[in-house]
Amino acid sequence: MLDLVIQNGQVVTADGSFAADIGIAGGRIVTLGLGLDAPQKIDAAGKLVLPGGVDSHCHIEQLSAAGIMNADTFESATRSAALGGTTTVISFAAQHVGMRLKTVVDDYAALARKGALVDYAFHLIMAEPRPDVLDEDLPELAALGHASIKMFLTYDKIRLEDAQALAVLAAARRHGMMVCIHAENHGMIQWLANKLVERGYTHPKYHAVSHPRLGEAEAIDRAAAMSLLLDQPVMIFHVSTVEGLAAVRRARAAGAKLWAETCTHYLVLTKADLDRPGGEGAKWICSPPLRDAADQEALWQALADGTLQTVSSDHAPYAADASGKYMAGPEPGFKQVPNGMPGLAFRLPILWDQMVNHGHGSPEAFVRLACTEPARLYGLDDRKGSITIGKDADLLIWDPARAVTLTAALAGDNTGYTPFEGMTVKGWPTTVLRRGEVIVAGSEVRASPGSGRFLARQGGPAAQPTGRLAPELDPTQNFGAELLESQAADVPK
Ligand code: DUC
Ligand code: ZN
Ligand code: ZN
Repeated sequence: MLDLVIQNGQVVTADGSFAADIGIAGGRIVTLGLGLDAPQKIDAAGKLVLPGGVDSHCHIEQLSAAGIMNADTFESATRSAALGGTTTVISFAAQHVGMRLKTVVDDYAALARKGALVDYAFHLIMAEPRPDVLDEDLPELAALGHASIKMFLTYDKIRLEDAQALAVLAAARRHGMMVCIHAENHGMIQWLANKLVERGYTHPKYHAVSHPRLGEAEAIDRAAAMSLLLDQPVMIFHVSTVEGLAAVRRARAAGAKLWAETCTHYLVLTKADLDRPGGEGAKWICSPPLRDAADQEALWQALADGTLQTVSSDHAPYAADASGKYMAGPEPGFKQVPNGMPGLAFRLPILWDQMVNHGHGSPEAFVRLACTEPARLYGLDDRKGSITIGKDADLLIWDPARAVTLTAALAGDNTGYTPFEGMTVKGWPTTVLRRGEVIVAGSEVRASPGSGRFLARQGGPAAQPTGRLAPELDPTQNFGAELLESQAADVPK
């Protein structure tokens, strides 16, 4: 017996599109066919039906390494996500030096339980991979359904030295977890930023100069070499440059099991936004920085040819006031501005508009990049990311003809601005369902805070080692197995 049927829509999946009704019971998709009936009906005639968006990289209610709190709570961020059609988020549980990771995760979980309107999981940020964290917290957290780690190769206070990064990769390998990497060369950024500030070049536009393109490529090369040494899959977050893409391709050619994403803002904005009068450009400061039109073209090409697997928002919300972007005053130096921009609400509409209306890809490719691949790579594809029988009924009634001009008010987050202000896109979710329940109808959000659920995961096939180890660690040749299993000695002093 069905609870609900979505009738007369054109269903879009990563593999193809077809006319079908969708039968839903117990919050799941239980049948696809024509002429289905149920007590509750939603008519999707003339519309598309897409899977709910999966945003696999967003910062929510997070304390930054510099001690600055995000403007959004789980409630405001996930309300914003839902309004734009995203029904699953993977945000962060961020360890800082001195903290136990288990406690950190408990704290973020309590916040999400209270506030989240959509379903969620966490990447575990490792700022200090101590023996207690790697050998006690991590196995416990893996058993509780946490399946991915994030580490930073730059940013004071949370960046890891290479030996620490290797310790994290080896620990992730033991637990079948994915390791996501912020890959930029710290020394290059530090040297350039210091030189710029010393000479008075502090306007927001110099932020882009301080994060050199070569620094992204170098760090991806290094991450790939570490991944190859230990045969541990990695995901390179927010690739932004032609040079970074070349490094991703080099890594794969060398045999690395390496995945890569880019973010909405790198596809549609450029560093020209940093060069606005006075302090306005501070609103567009994020890391890696916005780049050039040629990078945008290269990123689109990389999404089309499979170099990049997913598009996330990297939603990192700091308010456009004295509590956030302007905490150092109305014309802050680029080093005084918290890094990051809001983007949860508009990821799907912008990506759709660019792909389907501006020639960058098909509706099916859109679903792959925004829903299906992020679910698969992070071990959520048993429930999320596609319209198939057995999956959660996370569904969007999508009006491909609806044109919308993007505004901060429409985004509904707590930052008070959107970097995409004034952009008009065509294609919008008019109804959003989460596990068979209408959570957004038009502009009305119906889900209650705390109704989102934690998604326990296991590292899926994308996070499993290939079995091809570096010769020094090959257990068939020498004592490699022993080195990989050794836990205490993994942790650099
Ligand atoms: N860069 C990050 O690495 N994280 C949050 C936002 C940003 O700009
Ligand atoms: Zn990052
Ligand atoms: Zn991020």
